[in-house]
Amino acid sequence: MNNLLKGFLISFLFIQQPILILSQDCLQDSIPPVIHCYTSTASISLSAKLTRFAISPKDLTTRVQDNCASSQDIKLSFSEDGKNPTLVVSCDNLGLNQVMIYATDPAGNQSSCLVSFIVQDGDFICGPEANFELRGSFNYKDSIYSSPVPTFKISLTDSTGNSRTIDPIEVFVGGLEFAINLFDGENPFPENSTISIDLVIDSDDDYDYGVSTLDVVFMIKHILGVSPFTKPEQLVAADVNGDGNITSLDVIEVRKLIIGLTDSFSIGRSHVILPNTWQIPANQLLSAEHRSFDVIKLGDVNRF
Ligand SMILES: [Ca+2]
Ligand SMILES: [Ca+2]
Ligand SMILES: [Ca+2]
Repeated sequence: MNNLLKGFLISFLFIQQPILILSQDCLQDSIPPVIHCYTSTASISLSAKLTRFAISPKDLTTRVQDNCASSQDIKLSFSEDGKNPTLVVSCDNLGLNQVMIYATDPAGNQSSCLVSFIVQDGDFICGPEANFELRGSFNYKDSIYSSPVPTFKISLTDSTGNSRTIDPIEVFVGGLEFAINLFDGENPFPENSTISIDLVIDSDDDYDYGVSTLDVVFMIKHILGVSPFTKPEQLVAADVNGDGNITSLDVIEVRKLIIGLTDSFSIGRSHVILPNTWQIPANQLLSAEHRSFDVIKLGDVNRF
């Protein structure tokens, strides 16, 4: 055998050997495919032009591979039996969806992954029954109230001027839960507008709740720099006229309230809600969206 032929045979064996081993494994393949679903939550927006459409598992997976089969030969399905290669998305699927995606190789080995996606009603095509509801909760900072909690109304105004007042759905000592159906049977908001909602607790009766001479002392010490406030809640609670600063004007208002010369603060509310706006692009409204807000009682600075 000449050297050229030897070299050819050696390189032939080197190249062929791994393939031979691989194909022997694949005669009795027992290893399932590897499937990776998207880990982030994808958004799918329905529109007037696309009221329903089919998504495939490929739309929701990043990678599928197998030890033997090429990716085209791996069967992807939304069901274990492989019979649902597509999923039709429509108004019935609004909100958060979670589905399993199954990958099956030609030998029948199977693996799966769970994927989440959100279906949105981009053009408000789903009608009144879409029932877009905002849910939120107010948490009283540092338990302002002991039971029973005063009655609150919550007023929400959007940027188009629509305003409504709602009752909380559940009141508890630490806060209250509320829910509002924004659409109320018909979508009042212009397409793709940004809705800005102000939340105001309307409770006239309890301006003086938790307010005493001790709070005045705390405020004066802060203003003089003797003992400045250390907590952001104190800075909010002390600004009873709502001008963004804590000055002698705030002290005067609290004093007047304590001795009964006035029964309210000039800011016009007894509480501050943080954050006090809720920016919601109309095309991203989700059913049962939940936000949490902090309620700070004005004038009660020594609580914190
Ligand atoms: Ca396999
Ligand atoms: Ca002020
Ligand atoms: Ca107090």
